[in-house]
Formats: sequence, C-alpha cells, structure tokens
Amino acid sequence: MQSKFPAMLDRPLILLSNREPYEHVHKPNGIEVRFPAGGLVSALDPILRRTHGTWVAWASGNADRTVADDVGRLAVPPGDPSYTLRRVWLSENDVEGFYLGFANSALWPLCHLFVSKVDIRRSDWESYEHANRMFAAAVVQEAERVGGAPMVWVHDYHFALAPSLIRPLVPDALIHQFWHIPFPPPDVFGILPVGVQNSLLRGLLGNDLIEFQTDGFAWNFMDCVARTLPEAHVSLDQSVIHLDGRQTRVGAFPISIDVAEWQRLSALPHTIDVCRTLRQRYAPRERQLVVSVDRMDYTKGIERRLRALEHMWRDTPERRGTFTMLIVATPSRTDIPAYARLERDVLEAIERLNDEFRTLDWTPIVLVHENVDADLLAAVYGAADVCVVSSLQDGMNLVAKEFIACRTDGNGVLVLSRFAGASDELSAALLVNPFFIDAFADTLAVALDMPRHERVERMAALRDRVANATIEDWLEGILVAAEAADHAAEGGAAAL
Ligand code: ADQ
Repeated sequence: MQSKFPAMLDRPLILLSNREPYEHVHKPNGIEVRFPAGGLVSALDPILRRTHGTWVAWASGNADRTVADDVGRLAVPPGDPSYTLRRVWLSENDVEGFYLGFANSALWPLCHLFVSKVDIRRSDWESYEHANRMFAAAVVQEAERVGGAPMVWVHDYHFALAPSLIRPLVPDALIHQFWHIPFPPPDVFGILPVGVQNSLLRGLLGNDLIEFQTDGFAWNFMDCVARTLPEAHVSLDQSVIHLDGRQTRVGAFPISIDVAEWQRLSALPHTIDVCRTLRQRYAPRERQLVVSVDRMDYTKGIERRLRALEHMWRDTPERRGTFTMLIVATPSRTDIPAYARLERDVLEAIERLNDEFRTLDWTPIVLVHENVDADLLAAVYGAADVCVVSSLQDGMNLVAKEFIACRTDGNGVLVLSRFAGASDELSAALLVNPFFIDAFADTLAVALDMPRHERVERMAALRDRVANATIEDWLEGILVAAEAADHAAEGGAAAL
C-alpha cells in the first residue's frame, strides 16, 4: 500500500464524513476523548496521520467546542497531533432535518429498499441542502488554508450534494466519494420527488470518481442517471458518465477490515479468557453457541432471525437446548421512531421466546444491548460455533469479515445473507435468504450440524479471501483508481 501513497498524496488530503474521528465529551472528572468504534475511522485515521491531512466532520461531542479554536479546528490525535480535525457545528434543527430527517429517514430506507419507511419532508430536504452547503464551505475553507490542488474524499449518503458545491470553488481539486450503503434501482430511486432526484445525481456527478461496494450498486447508479438525466451520457461498459463537459468514473471497491488488528485482538490473553467464560456460561458440554453482532437497525434482519429461531424451536423441539443464541446489538438512531419501535419489538420478541422455550438450565436467547469494546467483540466471534448475518439489505457488512478474521483456529460457520454486499466475495459462507423463514431455519440447522472437516474447509476459503482483500487493499485500490481518474480528467473529456 505504502508505495501507492506518495504519488496520489502529492495532493493534500481533505476528508469529509459525517462522523468525526475524535469526539470530546464532558465527564464528572473533566473532558474525555472518545474514539468512535467501527472500521471506518480506524482505517482512515492512519492515512490522515501519515499524510498530515485534514478531516472535516460534524462536531457531535458536547465538549467539542471547548477544545477547538474559533473556526472549529484542532490538532489530532490528542497527545500526538499529526493532522487537523475541522469541526462543523450543526444546530438542533440541522440535526433533526438533515441527519435524523432526510439522511436517515428518507435516503437510508430508500437505498435499503425499505420503501414503506421512506419519509420525505420538504423541510428535511432543505436542511439536507443547507447542511451540505455548510460542510462544502468548510471543505473549501480548508482547501484555501492548505493551498495546492487537494484530493477531497467525501464519505457516504449524508453528502450527495457536496461534490458539485465544492467543485467550482476548488477547480483544481480531485474529488471522489465512497458510498457505503446500497444504491437503489431506478424504480425505487424514482420515489423521490423529481427535483430531489436531479439534485442528488447532479450533486454526485460533481465527483471525478464514485466508489460503490459492489458492481450491482454501481450499475444501479448508472441506471438511475441514464433514466433521470437524459442530458448525461452513460457508458455502461466503461463505467464512465459524461455530463456538462466533465466525466465521472464509477466502480466497485468492496470495503474490508484491518485483518491484522482483529487477529491481534483475538490472540490477547484477556480475549481468550473472555472467550472461555462465554463458552462456559452459554455453551457448556455439547451445547453450541450461535452469535450475531449488529447495530439495532431494521436493515439487519434481527426480527427475521428471531422468527427463524422460533420456527426451528417450534417445529423441531429436539433442537431446544442444543444451542444458545447470543445477540450483541448496539442501540442506534433511537431518536427516529422506526428505530425506537424496532428496539421495543425486538426486546418483546426475545422476552416472549425466552418465556416460551426456556428450561431450568437453558436461556435460549441472550441479548447484550450495548456498544462493546472491540476486544470483547473478538471474544464473542472466537467463542461462536456459528455467526449469523441476516441483513435484508446491506452495503457490505463488516461483521462477517471480522468474524472470519478472528477465527485463527480455522473453525466456525458463517451464515450470511445473500443481500449483504459481502456475499459477493464470501461465497464459501452458508448463504441464506432471510425473507424465507423456513429455509433460514433449515440453513441454521445445516450450520449447527456441519461436520468438522466441512467447517474447516469453508473457513479456510473464507480466511483466504479476507486475508487477500484487507482494508489496506481497499485503500490502495481506491487511490490507484482516483489517480487514473485524475489523469483521465487531465486529458479532458476526450474519451467521449
Ligand atoms: P453498518 O451498517 O454500521 O455500516 P457494518 O458493516 O456491519 O454495518 O459495521 C458495523 C461496525 O460496528 C462493525 O465494525 C462492528 O464491529 C461494529 N459493531 C456492531 N455492533 C457493535 C456493538 N454492539 N458494539 C460495538 N461495535 C459494534 C455501514 C454499511 C455497511 C458497510 C459499512 C462500511 O451499512 O454495509 O459495511 O458501513 O462501509
């Protein structure tokens, strides 16, 4: 990876994402720094450190203002500063309309094909436009501060408008964007008001390159452009779109994880101890342990998973007591009614199933309803006989890859929804359709009964795949493609 850095990063790097890499919060003993969990920040923080770049993000911590300068800048990482964090303040109204509203109550369900959950409000859209203008203005200011021709890397669906707002003000910038979630097909995208569809697509086409998780999402995007913007020229075979004398490349760059770090975590003595405790507590003697790890989100198929378990325990009573289901689900977006409802429904369903099936020495489902540290997650992955990922739609799903990375023992079965982007790569998993409850239950049974030699064979194939497509490979692939897009742009739109 390192060999690719110098060329691309001749340009100063400015990264834009909604979440910030360091958050400051007031605590009784003073101000505390939080490093948000999750693959993205830990993947991108090292590249910012190495290049002394700038990260522009929403100031989400209640002590963020206290430690930043008047403009919202501070040097990070705390204690060992090597790059600039530029914080952008959002009012309560902005958070409500932009973040909870248009981004997470319209775009998120739309992109995950949850059409009935899509809520479109004019005021939310106006907030989304306003927030995109604010973040774009911050990027422009940072570009002026650092000088030169920057590489601006935008992240995710919160900022579909930002690229075309930044472009005219920083004409020499190379701008590209990673879209972490699925991109819907035209019929679903078409649910948005026509003006909104146009703005979103034109906004995104301010990029030189747009990175999707899979080919399917990239094709959906090109299809949407072809149907919505007749003035654009879409070259499907070359994955290039021309509009207004500019070109945007489109491609698939499946995100991954820091494999070495997960392996390190899984080998820590503390992790091994916790792993042993989990097995003693939930999987004594012949009993097996099935685990799942997700944000509490309706896209993750948690309710379907519970229905499959209910189906299995009702139809095959001899399966009762043979395994414990450990669900680690971190609360998420609880200010949005659909999420609050989901949380209530899942808690109720678990209580109901436990009441119906529990025995003196067996609690069928154990719920850990909190954010847990990565070393504890590594212990959960390591303790499992089976890990279930049942997303109804998912851009990629990092949990599937984390489980595989932690299985240095070469054992463990992955049951993976074929609607998670990860299923494109992880075909050695047991693929499942979580909408088809009987088949889902059957697949769980196959996973539980799988002979050791087959588990080992499948896990070896999965580990091989993940070891050869790490987060570093992902970064390298994107930087190489961005460089190619840069050269293509220098050559103008001559390809057309
Ligand atoms: P998410 O929808 O958040 O990400 P996922 O890819 O599974 O989904 O990543 C979740 C991350 O949070 C994982 O790193 C996991 O370890 C962590 N996590 C989950 N539950 C946790 C818990 N209880 N405690 C602590 N950590 C927990 C979005 C897209 C995905 C895409 C990623 C990255 O929706 O499809 O894979 O971005 O692009």
